[in-house]
Amino acid sequence: AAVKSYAAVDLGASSGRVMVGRVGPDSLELTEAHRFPNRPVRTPEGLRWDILGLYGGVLEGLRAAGQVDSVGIDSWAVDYGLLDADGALLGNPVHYRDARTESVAEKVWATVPAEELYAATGLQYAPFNTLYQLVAARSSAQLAHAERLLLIPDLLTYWLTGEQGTELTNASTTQLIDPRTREWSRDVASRLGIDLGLFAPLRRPGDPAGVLRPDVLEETGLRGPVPVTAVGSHDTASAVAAVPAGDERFAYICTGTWSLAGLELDAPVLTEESRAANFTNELGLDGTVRYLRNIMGLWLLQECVRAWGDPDLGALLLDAAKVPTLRSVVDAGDAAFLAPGRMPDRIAEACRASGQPVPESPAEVTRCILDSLALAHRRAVEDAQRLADHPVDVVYVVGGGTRNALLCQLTADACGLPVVAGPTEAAALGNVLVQARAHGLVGDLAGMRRLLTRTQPLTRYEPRGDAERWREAQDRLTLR
Ligand code: ADP
Ligand code: LRH
Repeated sequence: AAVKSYAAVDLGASSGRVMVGRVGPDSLELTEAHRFPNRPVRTPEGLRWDILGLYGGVLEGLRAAGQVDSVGIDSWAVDYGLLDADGALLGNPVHYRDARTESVAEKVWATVPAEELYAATGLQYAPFNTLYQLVAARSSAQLAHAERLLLIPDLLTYWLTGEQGTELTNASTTQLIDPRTREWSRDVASRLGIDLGLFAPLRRPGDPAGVLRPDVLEETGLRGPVPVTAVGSHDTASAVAAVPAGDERFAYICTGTWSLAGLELDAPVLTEESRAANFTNELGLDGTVRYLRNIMGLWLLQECVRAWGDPDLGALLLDAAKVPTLRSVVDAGDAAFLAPGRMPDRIAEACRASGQPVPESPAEVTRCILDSLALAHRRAVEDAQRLADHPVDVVYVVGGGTRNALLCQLTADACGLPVVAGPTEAAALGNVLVQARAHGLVGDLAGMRRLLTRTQPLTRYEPRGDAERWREAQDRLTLR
C-alpha cells in the first residue's frame, strides 16, 4: 500500500527541527532531516527571536527532507510578527520572555477585570499572552504601522506560500478567543482597543494553507506543487494530539522548555476556582480543550547549564541521580523564573528564602530542579483532576523530557501513578498525523493514537511508594 511522506517543521524555544514522517495504513516512521539551535538575541530594544535564522533553518531542513507530499508547521505559542501594508515584516518578533509586559496586567484588569477575562477566554494569566503583549505595544510605532499580525507558524507559512491565515489552536493562546464558541472574543478585544482586523481569517488543523512558492522550490530543490497543510500549529496542541493514549483515563505532561501538565477535555472549565489555580483552556484538535497548567519546565535546567558553560548533560544527570531525593525544592510554577539569567543563583536564593538547604554543586542544583519539576507535575495533575472532576489512572509524558529517565521516574513517584513516556518528538508526530489525516491516510484522533501506540517505542515507569514525602515537600512551599 502507498506510503506518503510529510515534512513537520517543529520550532521549540530551544531548537527547531524539520522531521520527515512516512505514513502508511499501519506504519509510521519519523526521521530527523535537520535540527538547528533557536537562540534568542538581546538587542538594544529587548529580547528578540532570530526569525530569519529560523526561516533559513526551515529552508535548509526542507532541502534535506527531500520530496514530500505536504509540509506542516508548528511552533511555540503567543508570539507574532507584524506586517506593513506591503506585507513586509516590521522588525524582529519580540520574545515572550522580554520584559515589556511586566506591568501591563494591572492596566488590562482595570478595563476588563481578571475574573471577567477568564470567564470570556479561559486563559491562565501569563504576562506573555498575546493580549498583554499587544496592550504593552499599544503606543509603539510598529503597531501603528501594522496592517497584519501573524503568529509565528502562520508567519512562516506566509513566507513559504504567500497565503495568510490564523490557525485556531495557536490563536487560542492569544487570549482573544472564546473557548466555548471557538471564535474571536470581540467584546474583550474591543474593550481593550485591540483591532481584530489585524488577524487573518481563522483556519483549522487540516485546512489547506497554500503551496510552496517558486522561490522556495528553487531554494529547497523540491518539485512543485508541494502543499502546505495547517496542523495544530501550537506545538503543545500537536504534542497532545500525539499522546499515545487508548481508552484509559489519562493526564499528560508535555516536557520540553516548558512542562505543560493537564487533561484533554470536551469543554472548558471556566470556574473561579480554576482561574485562581491558574489553569488554562487552550483549544486542541477536533473540539477538544487542553486544560493545563504551565510549569517552568526544563528551562530551569537549560539556563543553569548555560551558566555553567555547557557541561555534558548525560554526566550531569547521572550525578544528580546520586543526590538524595527532596533535599530542597522550589516552586517550578513561579513566574519569577521566567526571565533569562543567573538561574543557579536564583534557585539558591529561593531555597534559602524557604529555609531549606542551599544546593551548591551543579549536581545538587540539577537534582533540586528535577525534584521541583516532579513536584509541580504532581500538583498540576492533582489539581486538574479535582477542578475538572476528571480522575485519571495514568500519566503520559511526551517531549524532550522523556529522554530524562530520572525526571520520568520522579514524576511517577510524585504523582503516585504509572508514567508512560514517549514519544520524544511528539509535536512533530502530531504535526505529521494531522497532515496525513487531511490527505485521507489516518482516521480520527483515536485512530491517530492507536497508530502511535503500535509504532512508537514507549517506556513505563511505576511509582515507587512514599507519596507522603512528596506531600511534605509540597507543604514546604505552601505553608510558609
Ligand atoms: P523545546 O521543543 O521546548 O525546544 P524539547 O522538547 O526539544 O524542547 O526538549 C528539550 C529538553 O530536552 C532539553 O532542555 C533537555 O533538558 C532535554 N534533553 C534533550 N536531550 C536530552 C538527553 N540526551 N538527555 C536528557 N535530557 C535531554
Ligand atoms: C511550549 C509553548 C507553551 C506556551 C509557551 C509560550 O513550547 O508553546 O505551550 O505556553 O510555549
